[in-house]
Amino acid sequence: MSRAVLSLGSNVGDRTAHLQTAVRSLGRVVRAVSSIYRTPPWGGVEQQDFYNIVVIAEDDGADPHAWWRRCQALEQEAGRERTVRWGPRTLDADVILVEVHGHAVISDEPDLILPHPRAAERAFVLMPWAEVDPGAELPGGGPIADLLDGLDTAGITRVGHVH
Ligand code: PH2
Ligand code: MG
Ligand code: MG
Repeated sequence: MSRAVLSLGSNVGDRTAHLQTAVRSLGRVVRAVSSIYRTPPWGGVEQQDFYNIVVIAEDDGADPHAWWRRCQALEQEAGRERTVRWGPRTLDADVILVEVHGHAVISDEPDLILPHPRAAERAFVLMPWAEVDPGAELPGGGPIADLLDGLDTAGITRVGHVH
């Protein structure tokens, strides 16, 4: 049994539709979906604001890579092209945290570093995550509510929901 925290973002085309399609594709593993947040681009590339959500999902497996493969499939479905690092994209689906049988997976494999190494610096991840799991902790980083207190969230607004 494993539980994953996934961060989804889009800033090209119909951002809401891309998030919507991804959540539908995830299907029955979905346990919670945050509101959609409009977030200023993080990472120094000038580009359109992102729409971001966090999804909590569960399955019966115990392989963290299964979550990575699901995320890759979602990006492919959205016609994702890999060009600029931290640049514009129809869909980015990142695995933030995986718990197997209640224990956080710590991994430094290049394809799947867990927990996500930059989650603690990203209000666009922590804010939607805190909405669906306010008591969550980032292993090595502490309570996400405390991490969020140290970040600039002024430019972030809730714009709607995935239906
Ligand atoms: N994703 C990035 C780079 N920058 N900024 C925001 N606000 N939201 C994102 O999802 C995002 C980003 C690359 O994955
Ligand atoms: Mg990303
Ligand atoms: Mg990514």
